[in-house]
Amino acid sequence: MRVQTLGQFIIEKQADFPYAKGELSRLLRDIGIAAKIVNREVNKAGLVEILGETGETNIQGEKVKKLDVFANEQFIAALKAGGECCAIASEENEDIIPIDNEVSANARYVIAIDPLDGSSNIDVNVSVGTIFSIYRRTTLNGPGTIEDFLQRGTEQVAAGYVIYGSSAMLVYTTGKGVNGFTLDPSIGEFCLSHPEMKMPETGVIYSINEGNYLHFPEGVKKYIKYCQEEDLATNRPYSSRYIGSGVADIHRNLIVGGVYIYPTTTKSPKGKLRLLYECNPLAFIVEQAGGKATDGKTRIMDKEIKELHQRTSLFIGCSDMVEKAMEFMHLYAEKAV
Ligand code: AHM
Ligand code: MG
Repeated sequence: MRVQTLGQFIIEKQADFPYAKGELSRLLRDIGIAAKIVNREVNKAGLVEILGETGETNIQGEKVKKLDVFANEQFIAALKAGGECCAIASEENEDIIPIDNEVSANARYVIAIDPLDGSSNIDVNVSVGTIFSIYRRTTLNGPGTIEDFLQRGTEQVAAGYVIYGSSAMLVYTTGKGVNGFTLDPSIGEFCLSHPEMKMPETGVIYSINEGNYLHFPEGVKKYIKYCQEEDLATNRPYSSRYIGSGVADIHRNLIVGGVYIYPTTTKSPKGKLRLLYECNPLAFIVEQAGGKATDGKTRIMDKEIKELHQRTSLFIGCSDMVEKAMEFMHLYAEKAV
């Protein structure tokens, strides 16, 4: 079989967009380059003084790990140098980073990134990831503004993630299906390994931080009990698998089938995950693979976004499983009234 690199694949797919001038392709290429650099550092993280916390907290009030900072810097540097986006929004930065240089100021795209998702797993050799989401700017020219980012998830032009796991993989969509590329370290290239990824309609895995059980909405508690019940016809009880790196949990569920839930809790009444950096891009990929993503009521990609770091609850995975969880949410919301 012919090996197809990410670069070759992107160029071939450009033909699907008749008015494309290659900017989106170059943007994806820049992401691939930064991902390889971050992967290199993640791989040698145990060997150098890069593990551990910087001592600072990010704007979410969480401790910043050194690799988070490194990944953030790498992606920002690669995207700035590439010249194909006019602003970057990063989960690690409070405000957007407008790009004000001659090459980029009139670029047509903006990009939102979570440079290192699952940061609590960095020090313990467990998979982490990068999530990205690309929008066409809504402002006309000059450096991008916050307005360019406040678009619904349905407006995404492309989205993807990189998983730094037992191998590194880049998975992305431009709205025409999902394709996955595995990094071949011997040639330093992402190679097409998972063409046209499709999620099973249903699965037997549920992923949720059950430590927060007491604080979950009633519908989620009842759905968890449903997952644990014995029923031959639906292969229950399901298996519980929770890595704590959203990218890794959702990647596994995408391949073998499952549902990932991060609901609202009494501690985080709006949910924990961010709509712009995490939920919209993951929703775009999962929907393109045949799955579903909602906040328990509304489709994630239809949600209005009012601020960069907006949080939401997330139910994402196989369509049958997400629908079942929503049935419980609906039923117990009604009962509560
Ligand atoms: P992060 O981007 O700060 O690493 O947080 C996002 C992560 C998800 O990837 C993961 O599924 C979840 O938060 C884990 O949260 P918790 O430790 O509350 O279960
Ligand atoms: Mg994250």
